[in-house]
Amino acid sequence: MTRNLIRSAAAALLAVTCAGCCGNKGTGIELLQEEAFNKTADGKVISLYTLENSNGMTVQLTNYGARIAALWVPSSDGSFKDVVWGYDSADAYLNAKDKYSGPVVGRYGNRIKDGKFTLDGKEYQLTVNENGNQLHGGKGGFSTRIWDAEQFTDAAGNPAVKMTLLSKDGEEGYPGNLTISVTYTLTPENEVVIDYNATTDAPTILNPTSHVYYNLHGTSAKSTDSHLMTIYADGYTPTDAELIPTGEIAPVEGTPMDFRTATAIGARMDTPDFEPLRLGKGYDHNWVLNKTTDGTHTGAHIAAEVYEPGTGIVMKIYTDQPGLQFYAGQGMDGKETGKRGDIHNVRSGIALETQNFPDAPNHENFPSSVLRPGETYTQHTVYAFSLK
Ligand code: FUC
Repeated sequence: MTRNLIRSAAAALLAVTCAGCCGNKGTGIELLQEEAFNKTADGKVISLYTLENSNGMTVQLTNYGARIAALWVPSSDGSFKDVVWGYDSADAYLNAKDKYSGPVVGRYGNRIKDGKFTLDGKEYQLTVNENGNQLHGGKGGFSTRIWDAEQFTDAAGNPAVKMTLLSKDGEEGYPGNLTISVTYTLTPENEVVIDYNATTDAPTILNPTSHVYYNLHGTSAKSTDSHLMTIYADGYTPTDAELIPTGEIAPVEGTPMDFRTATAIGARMDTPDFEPLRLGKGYDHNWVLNKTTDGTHTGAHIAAEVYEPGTGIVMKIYTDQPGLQFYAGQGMDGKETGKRGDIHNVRSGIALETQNFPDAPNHENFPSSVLRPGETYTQHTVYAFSLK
């Protein structure tokens, strides 16, 4: 009797402990803990925001870099998998060498040659942070900033977080005071919807994108080379050795860049005699999207579909943007360790960034990235999850 009492008390204690600290909801989900994210830096408060839909799909975000920190989606074995790289505390994010796990990058996502561009006859010199070029908005770009954040329920009843940032005139060399907001919404259809909105008080350039490393195995212990990927693009933008576009739009036809039918990411990445892959040390290029729709998602075309046979997880990307940067994570060296001890190994996280083309301000044949006072920049991108 007494022994039974002790046993049930112990079981109850374990249940309470688990709900309180492991956050395991019986689905394999291990939530990041809010306390680990409460931190003040640069006079601003960093926090963690948790969105959950009726299917149990759960997204955790932090306003440090307006980033996705965890994304638990259903897998075919009935459990949930966290399909994004991240860290388990604000300190870990602040100290990480890699600033590009999950954030919004900008003002200009990807590279601008020599950090220079000319607008209305005036040349601007941006800060440079990679080979004398600017990458992802510079060292102090959007991904390193603490955004204002507001969690709310939208008109359709969906959980959402709106992050807002004022990027001041002259910041990282960009003209104009730019106000940008990024709203993340989780829908009952298991979609993460990302809506961008920005205005400026002086002409400027803008190309923000979401830079998340996805691994549909749910662990970086397994390579993303096995993911089967489709990119809905007939062309891509070849680059020089510093990954700056030459200005050409080349056909994918007959090359390892052709992902128009589902192909394993690793199948052709090491093709030795194909120069673009030699220069990128693998896939790190911008695809020129065909803008074809699959009959869903008004106002957005289908950019890509990724499927991992091992977990059954499918991720489809819809966007209104002209380009998609696909980076296969070949620059990772296993020296960084993220959530749950996940080691950030080579080719174990892929970035699929909806965007304008890299270095577009320096190529007249690329879409314009200019934003003027009185105009509003918008971007609508959807990451949709399902099972096969
Ligand atoms: C992608 C790539 C880059 C870089 C960065 C972190 O956008 O184009 O090469 O490594 O992410």
